[in-house]
Amino acid sequence: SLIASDNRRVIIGVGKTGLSIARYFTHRGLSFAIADSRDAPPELDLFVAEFPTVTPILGAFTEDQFLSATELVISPGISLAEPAIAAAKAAGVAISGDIEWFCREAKAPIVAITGSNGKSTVTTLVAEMAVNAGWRCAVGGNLGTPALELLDDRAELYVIELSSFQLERCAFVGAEVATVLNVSEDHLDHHGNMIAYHQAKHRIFRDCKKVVVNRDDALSTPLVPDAVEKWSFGLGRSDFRAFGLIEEDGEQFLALAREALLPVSALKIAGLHNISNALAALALGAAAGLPMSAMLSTLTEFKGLAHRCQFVAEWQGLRFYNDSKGTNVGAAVSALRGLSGANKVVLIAGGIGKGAGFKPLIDTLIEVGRAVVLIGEAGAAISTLLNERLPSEFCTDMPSAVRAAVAFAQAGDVVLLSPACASFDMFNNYEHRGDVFSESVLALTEELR
Ligand code: UMA
Ligand code: ADP
Repeated sequence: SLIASDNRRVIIGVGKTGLSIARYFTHRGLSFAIADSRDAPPELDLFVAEFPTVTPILGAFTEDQFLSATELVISPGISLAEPAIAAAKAAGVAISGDIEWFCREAKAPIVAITGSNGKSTVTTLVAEMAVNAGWRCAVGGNLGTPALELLDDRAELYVIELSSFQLERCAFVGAEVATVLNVSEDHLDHHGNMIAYHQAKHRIFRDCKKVVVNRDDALSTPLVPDAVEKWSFGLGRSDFRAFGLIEEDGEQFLALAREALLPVSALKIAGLHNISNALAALALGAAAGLPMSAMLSTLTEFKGLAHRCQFVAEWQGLRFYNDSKGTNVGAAVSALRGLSGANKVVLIAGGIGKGAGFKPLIDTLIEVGRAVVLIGEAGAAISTLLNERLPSEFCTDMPSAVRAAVAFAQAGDVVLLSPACASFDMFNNYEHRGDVFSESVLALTEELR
């Protein structure tokens, strides 16, 4: 075995997360070994510079490699089904991840947020609400800064976005408020089936004090004792501890119980899914004890995050939107519905399908789509399922996809990149894909001017 006797706690992964765990263990005076299945993991240089006495174990894992370890602290990008890890687990080696260590260490209350879609938007909203209320708030997790790097004795609130990968290897959370915003198909290539994915997400409720439930999605409802305080959100009527919508004088309002709080028209983020996100943020903030005035003013200021239904340009009656973060079918469907309104949409979609079923996307496209331009690995599968019920074209790069989309579009249409897929077959990440889309739009409209 490669594990020395005094180094039986092994960090797996030399990425952002692995580095944050190594720093935390060092700070706590805990020894560790570190391994990565790649020969040249992304943070290797940084790691070697910071930890010159620890030699990372690099290259493909072997089946018996971790059997003599006492604990594996595993980065989210590594599957627990990896044979070397499954073998260690079966032999009784403890499994954890950065989130469990973070949750055990954090002194301030944690707002923990997961779900298939809307996580980053809601996480950012709750954190901005806290900041506007004057709280010292740390925000991160799957969104940006690894959780362990947020630890700060002066923090008054942690707002943490969690992925199903992070939760799957986390036995304790202990959040002040926890939510599963919604559950639709994603990451099935990793989790194998919807039940495993759902179970991973619902680990977020372990040992929590309060929960926030989405009344419009039964899969968000946790199995927790009656004593756990329950708040909710949904697009129906509001009630006690239940944020919703009410109509007054012909205008729709975000509401709590019988009180109209804010007209929907005051939100700067568009689409029904974003009304739902705003209500979710209110429910999480209220459960955490944030003052209503700060929460409402945040909602009137928030312009949305880049790559999420982001407006790019208007040209000859066409409006272009970058929704590159629409990386699963549920996200692309809500973007299509949210942006179509009275208009038709030319959609650019495709990439790595992650084992998803594309039928809901096709059904929505047939309702609101003008045409679809397909890219990447999943392009052919989507095209087969579409079966010529809508005009479509396959393109091998983004500039030609944008060109094809413009050729399909008619005045008043929306041209939308919401790929319903991961980006790694053609791009470095979703940000890169979104940037190339926006650049292609601006270049083409410039050229045709
Ligand atoms: N990898 C190996 N061998 C190893 C370790 C990793 O091949 O031994 C590969 C994995 O296949 C993976 C990549 O390296 O594709 C990155 O894995 P990692 O666990 O080292 O990733 P980090 O750099 O630590 O980033 C992770 C999250 N990444 C993943 O879950 C894949 C980041 O979420 C997160 O921001 C970061 O921790 C800080 O918490 C990114 C993400 O795409 C944004 N998340 C998915 C999503 O949002 O859909 C879940
Ligand atoms: P996540 O962090 O879960 O990926 P984001 O807030 O980054 O979520 O949004 C990603 C995409 O998911 C958006 O661009 C939009 O297409 C879609 N989306 C956002 N909120 C919702 C929601 N509440 N329900 C369904 N889809 C959503």
